[in-house]
Amino acid sequence: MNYENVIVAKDGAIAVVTLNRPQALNALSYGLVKDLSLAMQELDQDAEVRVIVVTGGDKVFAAGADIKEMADKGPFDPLILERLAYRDKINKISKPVVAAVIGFALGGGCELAMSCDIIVAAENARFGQPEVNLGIIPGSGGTQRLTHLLGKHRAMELVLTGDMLNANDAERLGLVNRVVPAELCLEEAVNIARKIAAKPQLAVRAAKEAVLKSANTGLDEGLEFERKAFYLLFASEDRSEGMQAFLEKRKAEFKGK
Ligand code: DAK
Repeated sequence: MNYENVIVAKDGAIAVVTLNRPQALNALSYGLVKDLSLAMQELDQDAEVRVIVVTGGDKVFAAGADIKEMADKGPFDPLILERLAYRDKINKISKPVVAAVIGFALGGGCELAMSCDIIVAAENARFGQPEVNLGIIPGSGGTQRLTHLLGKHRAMELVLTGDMLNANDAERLGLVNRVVPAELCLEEAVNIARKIAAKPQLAVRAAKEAVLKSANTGLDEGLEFERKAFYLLFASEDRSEGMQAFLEKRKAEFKGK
């Protein structure tokens, strides 16, 4: 797995993808979005990998789309349209994705973190949607995801002022799962990933899908989806093994079947 703009490191069931344009604060150029998308799609298909961790390294998560690259583009420039297609694929990754956010997560960077399933933030993390300062608005889900996560008024303030949230406020408002010292951020994300990787994977996949469903459907439809997924899992070998192991007071051995 060789990509110019991301580094992929696999360790058993965990893959860590590191954005790698530190000189531009990991600004999300077309090339970076494309590499990230292709790497994550490849990992999603990799039977060995169960959980993906996304990080920007030890200084910055991502300072948003690459403004230098975007400045002279029109709305129908292939670079903008193709970027959108690659970006959409990141939202469709079926395996759990944990973000380890150190430093700035702004604009597209904040949106990338929000499209992950769990966010571990370093004490120095800063989240924001400063697009309004450039005469645009968030374009990869920021107005929608922030509103779902924080409620209308808080989302509105962030999107209209472009102000940043610090890590503690982000945790208090429910934007991130937890805040840890920067030097422990990736380790904590990997620990969470390992915990998930040890669970029966059919249940993990169904659980992710069901939780995501809640953002896109009404309650009745969401409950129906949950019920069907629940029944389906009753037919799995891992379900029998999980329950039998509990009854026999032993550790379950899951096979992903
Ligand atoms: N793009 C390009 N270069 C960037 C950059 C960015 N977003 N952010 C930083 N850099 C570059 C700087 O230009 C500088 O490069 P040199 O001048 O040294 O060559 C280098 O990174 C270091 O940055 P600073 O010198 O500015 O560092 P500071 O620590 O002083 O400030 C900062 C850090 C993060 C506060 C500041 O750099 C900053 O405000 N950056 C811009 C943040 C921003 O506005 N982000 C939102 C971008 S708009 C789309 C969907 C969504 C989007 C696009 C398309 N489609 C549907 C197609 C998303 C849009 C956005 O994210």
